[in-house]
Amino acid sequence: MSPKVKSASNGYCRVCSARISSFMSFGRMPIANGFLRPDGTENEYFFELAPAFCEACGMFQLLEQPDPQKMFHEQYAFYSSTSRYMQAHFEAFADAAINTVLAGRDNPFVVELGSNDGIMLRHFKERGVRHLGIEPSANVADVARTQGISTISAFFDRRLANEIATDQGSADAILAANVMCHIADLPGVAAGVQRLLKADGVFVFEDPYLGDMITKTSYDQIYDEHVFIFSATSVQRAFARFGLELVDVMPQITHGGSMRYTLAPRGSREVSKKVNEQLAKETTLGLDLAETYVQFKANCENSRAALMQTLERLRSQQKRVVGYGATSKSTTVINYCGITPAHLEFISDTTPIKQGRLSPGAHIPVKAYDEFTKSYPDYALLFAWNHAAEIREKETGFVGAGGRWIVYVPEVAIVS
Ligand code: JHZ
Ligand code: ZN
Repeated sequence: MSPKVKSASNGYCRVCSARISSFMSFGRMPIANGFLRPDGTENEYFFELAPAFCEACGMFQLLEQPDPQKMFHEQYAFYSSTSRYMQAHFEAFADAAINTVLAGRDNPFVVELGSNDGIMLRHFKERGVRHLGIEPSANVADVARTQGISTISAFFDRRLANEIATDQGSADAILAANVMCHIADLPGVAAGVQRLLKADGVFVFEDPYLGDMITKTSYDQIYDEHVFIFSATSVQRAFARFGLELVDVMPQITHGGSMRYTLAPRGSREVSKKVNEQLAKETTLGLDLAETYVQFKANCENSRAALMQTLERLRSQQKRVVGYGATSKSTTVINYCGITPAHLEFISDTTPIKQGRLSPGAHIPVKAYDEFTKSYPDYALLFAWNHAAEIREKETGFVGAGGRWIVYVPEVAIVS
């Protein structure tokens, strides 16, 4: 990403330059992964988290995004490999690429944008496939490098694409998972992909899906890093001007509902009929209509009211309530709803870098997982709801001890 790109859209669509305005505001928000040292709460950075929908090109986006260097750096708090299910997911993603697009190719080359701790690239490395990860957050990139996964710490743009193509050749496949939606300069990245990809190569990426977010009111997908929430419609249009055609779509259950998009140089591959089917579904869902987002705003407000009513009631009953998973998503929920340390004793998280820190904005202590198991609370607010299957499988002890989950997607409820 070019550091020259303005973090604010200045009221123009980041993709097609049409005029846009926000349909709601979540208020002043901190950096979602900006966990603080207890003695470092002064000068916390805040920005206005306000989404907009571009009626001209269908792109759902943030009006303002903090500078990339404020979010992705040598203290980045999210390590992809913290979930066992996600490890299996990325092994399958790698297998699918190896068995389809790379099959039969001579010495293929795979590039992953935003490769984090190497959760996916390690499978290419293990099979001896030539690969390169591009990961601006140096601490997570170091984890990958120590496992022998070739990784450079940089923001991807056309200049870097050109350098890679010159030094290592063009890519047979460019992959990205939960990365494309983070990059404000989407045109810059698309131009880079166009430069780096072979004429018969594919660009495959997946991100949280707008359709799921709207139908489940999972507004917590909206935070600083997610400058876009994509749909098949917006992806098809955004990449078309860079000669990249949407040739396939594949829904994923990860991160509460995602979509995997396959793009290829125009005319180089057959377009799956699933593309048109998905576009039609999006029209039926009303994803192209401004009124859908007016309704979404009302749904967010209702969700907030119901969650706070539940938390206030439990507080008045002096129940012990903790958060489960100090997710990026929780930063939006906590600060938008007004959850404080009076509602949540602490948030349990297995990531060492988050432990002993305070949550962004509301400053709720984040503690090691042992603190949760040592003395189970009465209720756990499931911030990592996208990992519910994995977590509920392992937390039978908590439920057996009478513990209850508070969930808020798709609706606020108490479940066991
Ligand atoms: P999780 C991140 O979002 C950030 P987050 C990023 N912007 C993005 O797009 C997605 O990932 C891909 C902990 N945990 O995966 C680990 C437990 O404590 O929902 C993590 O801190 N116990 C790149 O942060 C957090 O919860 C467990 O059993 O919303 C989960 O974060 C498990 C499974 C996780 O992503
Ligand atoms: Zn637009």
